[in-house]
Amino acid sequence: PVDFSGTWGLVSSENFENYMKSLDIDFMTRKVAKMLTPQKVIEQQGDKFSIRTLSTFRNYLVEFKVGEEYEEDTKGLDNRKLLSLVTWDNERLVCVQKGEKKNRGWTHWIQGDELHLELTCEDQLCKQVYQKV
Ligand code: RET
Repeated sequence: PVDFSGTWGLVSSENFENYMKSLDIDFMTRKVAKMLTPQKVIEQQGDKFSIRTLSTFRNYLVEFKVGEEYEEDTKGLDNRKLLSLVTWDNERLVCVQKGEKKNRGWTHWIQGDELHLELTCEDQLCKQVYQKV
């Protein structure tokens, strides 16, 4: 079974700016956010996860259990309320974020020693890769 636990640092990011635009994130936040190299601190116990996105500018925390819908408050990002559900797709963690934006969600998987993250919103796809720090 796959274990996502650890501290991961961003090594590459594609299309993050357009992803943020699709979320209506304001100009100033976008300009700062795209310069960051955030870390993901993931704690996994079976199907229970806490995923911290840490940066010098702002932090973001999600906690969930796979298969259980939860209310997500995207405070500090686009400040919306979502109904989110994470499920396993083989060894990938797939989150569907229901709310005002169509096609919103993310997928996490491990490939070699890398943690991959794809974020979608509307017609935008952002791809990020992290490595253990
Ligand atoms: C930062 C800095 C402030 C502005 C924005 C951010 C984006 C955070 C994102 C977090 C995604 C978290 C996920 C967690 C679960 O796995 C870096 C906090 C916009 C997009 C997918």
